[in-house]
Amino acid sequence: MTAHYLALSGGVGGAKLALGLSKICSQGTLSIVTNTCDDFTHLGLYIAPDLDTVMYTLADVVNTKTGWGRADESWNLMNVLKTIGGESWFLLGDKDMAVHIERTNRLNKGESLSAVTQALTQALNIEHAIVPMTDDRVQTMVTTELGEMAFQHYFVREGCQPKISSIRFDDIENARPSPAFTAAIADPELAGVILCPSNPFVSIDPILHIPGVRDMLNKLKVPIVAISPIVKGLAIKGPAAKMLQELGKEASVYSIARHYKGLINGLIIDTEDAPHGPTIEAMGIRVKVTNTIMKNLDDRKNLAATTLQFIQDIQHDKL
Ligand code: FO1
Repeated sequence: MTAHYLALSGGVGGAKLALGLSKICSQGTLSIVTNTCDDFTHLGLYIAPDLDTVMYTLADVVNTKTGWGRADESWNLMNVLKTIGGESWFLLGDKDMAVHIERTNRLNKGESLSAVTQALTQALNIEHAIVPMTDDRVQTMVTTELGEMAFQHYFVREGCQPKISSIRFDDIENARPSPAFTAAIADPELAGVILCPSNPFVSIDPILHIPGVRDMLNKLKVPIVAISPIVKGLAIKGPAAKMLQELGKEASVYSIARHYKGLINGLIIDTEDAPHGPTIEAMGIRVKVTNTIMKNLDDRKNLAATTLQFIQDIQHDKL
């Protein structure tokens, strides 16, 4: 039996670990299920930022400065759109636009998001399965001091500035996990589940909130491990720390452990947070301390290897 792994990911932070995993897992042994609650319709097009970030990262065409969008991008469309008074707060490069147009066109013809994603990843020669969490339309809505708004409006248009008081996932109660997601959980060769170092509230929670997903994960006999996206009270990327504070929680690895308690068997924390280890272990969660800041490909591969070893260690101790 070959060990298969299932990774749950959001955008930029998760994609870095997903890349590391993709480099050390052989073809066909890794499924990366990606959040689609950040998706939105913009300029009449269906935009799926987290799927595209993971896809571009694994295809090695991502803009490494931003972590999203494509490398060697041109901005002709955006520039012209601005001059004719179009909405230009969400930056869509010319190459990136081709993907949004093709995806929207296929969706409008009745293809599922799973089928479109499979076609796009195949065209980009990606060896591993990148899978949308659901084929149903769902959307993260953020309640802020300026009112409720869709995630990308909060994140990009408002630059995460307005104070938030709550988050909800619109229509999640009617969503079903995508067929490949269900199959990955039911895979008899599944050896472990990895919650990538993505924002727990807006990237991983939507995946866990799809009806039935948490129950299916809880029934698994294989380890579920998370990698903390918070190091020394700060988010490695994005607004996770600010969100934690505004939602009345402490920005620390301890909050991440509490958030995932009851689901995960292990939590990987950064060396800087080693002193929190015993408190987290006292909660019944195994802790692995290592470097979690992924600056280059070696860091990504090392963290991926440590994660898979941690899964094996937990499984071994369970037997
Ligand atoms: N993030 C920004 O901060 N500004 C942008 O203009 C922007 C455009 C964009 C276009 C396509 C895409 O796939 C991602 C894009 N992102 C942008 C990133 C995106 O908002 C975030 O990565 C995620 O939604 C958060 O996980």
